[in-house]
Amino acid sequence: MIIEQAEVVVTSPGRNFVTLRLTTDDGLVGLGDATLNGRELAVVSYLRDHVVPLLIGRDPHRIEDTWQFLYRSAYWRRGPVTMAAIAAVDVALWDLKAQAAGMPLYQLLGGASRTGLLAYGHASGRDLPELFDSIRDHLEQGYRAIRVQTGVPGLNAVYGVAANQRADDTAGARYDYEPASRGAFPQEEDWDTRAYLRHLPGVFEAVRGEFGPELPLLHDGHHRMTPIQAAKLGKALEPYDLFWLEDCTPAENQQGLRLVRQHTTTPLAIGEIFNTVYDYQTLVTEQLIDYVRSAVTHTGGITHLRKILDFAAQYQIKSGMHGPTDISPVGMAAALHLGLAIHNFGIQEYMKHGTRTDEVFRQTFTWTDGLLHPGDQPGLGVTLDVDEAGKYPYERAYLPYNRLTDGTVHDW
Ligand code: EZ4
Ligand code: CO
Repeated sequence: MIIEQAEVVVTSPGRNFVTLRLTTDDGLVGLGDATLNGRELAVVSYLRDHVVPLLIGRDPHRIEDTWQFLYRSAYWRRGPVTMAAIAAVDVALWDLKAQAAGMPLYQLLGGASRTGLLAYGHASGRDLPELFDSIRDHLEQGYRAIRVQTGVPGLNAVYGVAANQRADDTAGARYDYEPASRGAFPQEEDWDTRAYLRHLPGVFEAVRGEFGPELPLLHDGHHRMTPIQAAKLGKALEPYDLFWLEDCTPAENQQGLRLVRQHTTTPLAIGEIFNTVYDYQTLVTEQLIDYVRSAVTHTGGITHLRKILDFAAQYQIKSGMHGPTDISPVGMAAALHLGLAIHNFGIQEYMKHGTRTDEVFRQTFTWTDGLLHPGDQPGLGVTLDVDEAGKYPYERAYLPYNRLTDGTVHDW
């Protein structure tokens, strides 16, 4: 078997997605997700201009060798653009291998280690009544774990609070939350860490009061605190027994997590913007986190993320793979196969895609009683309807950015 054709498909059925589509001389089609929210076309160029020409004629079975070849032969390593491009190739090759074997991909990764994957959804509200409604709605949808994000008095737009109608769904349906906005310039949001720190513990106290002690609750700090502020928040949230506090600091300063860890037993999750195992070395070996947030799509694919998760497993650290709407259905399917197979699965983030996205990407995963399963079709179990994809050309979109009340640019 050889790779005969490699195409990069850009489509925007409600938001932008980048997909690598490999076709073999046997007529098999393998898919890989290369979507990098707000910087999509950089990955398109990396693939089209520099990687696609290297793939034609290659043996698609040589996954590890292709991974090492793309990583090492570029000379310039790591970074989100490179690692998203390599991820797309890697996942498309795993898809092809599993189809050639006539097996769902998780079988090639060692087989199922569980019956389904615990998933969490995103509840949010500007105030408590809105937040409670959103939590109830998620419970009715079957979610067994819920991320809680809330407005902060005095701030206009806060990360994670649903502000829009879902662009591509039935009128009136609530938009789960897509932070990127279409247009020529990123939207500006405002931020005040002290106001947030004063407000958040009371919100979790109210949520526990209303929904009881059992429901697993998560929260995303979205990189906005210093280590000492994160330590203070983790400590203040201890009575409310969080499943995790995510991205409490911009964690490229891995040593900063030592300070957080000294002060709190609130479990910590980090890594959605990381792209290699090297971003985790201190965090893992010193057991400074509890969950690895990396997505297959942004971390060099199944081949590299599996290595990160095996490394983490030796320190009792589990997976908590990133699964926002900017991970395409192809990237989600890859996450589900990997999550089903590994021993140290923790939880999977699951925001539903819109109906138009589901028409472009036909999927076979299931969602039953709060548990996801990738399904038993050979390969990833996702097909791309190229005609349907062609109806939705790329539209420029940016993630927002933050300014403090005095105008200083802050981490978003
Ligand atoms: O802001 O994926 O935990 N989830 C997140 C996401 C990220 C977006 C950025 O593209 O932090 O909502
Ligand atoms: Co996050």
